[in-house]
Amino acid sequence: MNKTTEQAYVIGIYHHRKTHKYDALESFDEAKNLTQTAGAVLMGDIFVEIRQFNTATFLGKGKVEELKERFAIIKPDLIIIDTDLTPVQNRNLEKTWQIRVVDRTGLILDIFAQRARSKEGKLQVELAQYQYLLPRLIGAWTHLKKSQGGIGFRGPGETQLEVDRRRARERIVMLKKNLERVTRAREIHRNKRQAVPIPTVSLIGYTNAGKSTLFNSLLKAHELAEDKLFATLDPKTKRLRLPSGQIILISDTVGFIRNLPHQLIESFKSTFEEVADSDVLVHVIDASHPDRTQQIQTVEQILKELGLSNKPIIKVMNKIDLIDKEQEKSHFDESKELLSRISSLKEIGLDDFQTKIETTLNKHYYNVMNLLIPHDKGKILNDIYTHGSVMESENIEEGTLVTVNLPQKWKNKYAEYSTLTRT
Ligand SMILES: Nc1nc2c(ncn2[C@@H]2O[C@H](COP(=O)(O)OP(=O)(O)OP(=O)(O)O)[C@@H](O)[C@H]2O)c(=O)[nH]1
Ligand SMILES: [Mg+2]
Repeated sequence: MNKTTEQAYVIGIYHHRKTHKYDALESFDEAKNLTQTAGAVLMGDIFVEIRQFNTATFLGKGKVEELKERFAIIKPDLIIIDTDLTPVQNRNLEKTWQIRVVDRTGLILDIFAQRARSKEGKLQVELAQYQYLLPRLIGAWTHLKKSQGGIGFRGPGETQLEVDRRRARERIVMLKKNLERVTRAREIHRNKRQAVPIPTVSLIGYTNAGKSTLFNSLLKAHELAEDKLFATLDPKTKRLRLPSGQIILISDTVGFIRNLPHQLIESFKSTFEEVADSDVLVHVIDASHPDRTQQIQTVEQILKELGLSNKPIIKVMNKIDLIDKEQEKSHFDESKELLSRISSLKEIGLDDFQTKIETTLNKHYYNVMNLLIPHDKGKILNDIYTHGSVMESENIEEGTLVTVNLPQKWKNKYAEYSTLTRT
């Protein structure tokens, strides 16, 4: 860790042909939040309207000069710019201003690097950081005075002054290999889990929406819940008994954010695969956030990119303790879908929400089957009783007739015993 807190200056970007001003301002606000989450102090900020891109410096010449004068006076330790820069632009800005410049991806990667806890999470973040750094290693930072630590320099960044491109590439290869090994171990684990058909439910949503708090309240576990962006990086899966007695597996996952760096999507693939394997997704929404509509869209967009938008999704409005009845009502009118309203913190509406999980599972996960199990297949009958819910059974000459609610995934497994009509 660096000893003194870094003083950051944040530049918001608005390009009228690319975004709405409102979105740009929201993103700017978020960048300031992210800067603080990364551990820096906000010493100043500016919202810049771009008319024409300058390929060399992103910002126009006049703006670069104007800011140079300002920075010379207020002397920030680093500049955060709320856009993605090309490596060349990044370097040119640093050269002119003689200050470290971190773009949006660099900033998010830094936060991820600080937050990763599990072995897999750490590998995933390091891989993403190296992939981000590699094209930026040309000319290797000689244009900046050597500075220690701080945003963009944590994780592999700390050694990047010494690392050349070749070594970075070698490291990437090695990280990928290690990650593959960890991922395989996880897969084995997952396969084992799937052999026993317990439905899995993943809590997903925008960062800071309250996923971990909900997870905690449901489990009364001691999960990390912090008012910081990206408090959770590693997915956590636990068993949960719903009020009806049904057991499910529930996972807490990493938060989504607009413009999630593609390097992260790439290296967090196995985490997202875990989500992809879930039977039901719970989209946790911060009902009190002024920007919730945009956040919902971002989450839905990412789900689409991950090919997950066909999954059964339960939307929950969280933090309803922070909004008044009028607002609550208008949120509901806004969204035509059926939503659960909850407060994870105050534990309001959780029973109702869990019932919604059950209803959704009954609709999408289970499947009523009529089976005839021959008398000599006692083990199969036993499995069916263990993993399904048997609604009716009757012994006849050929075997046992059962009407059972079974996980859909098991439909094929028992297809040969299926009878369409009961006699
Ligand atoms: N008032 C109120 N605050 C809540 C509620 N749920 C969560 N919070 C607060 O919101 C903040 C974020 O909660 P987390 O549970 O860490 O959010 P998360 O979605 O897991 O965030 P990431 O893991 O960073 O993506 C914490 O300060 C929580 O105490 C709620 O129902 N009401
Ligand atoms: Mg969390």
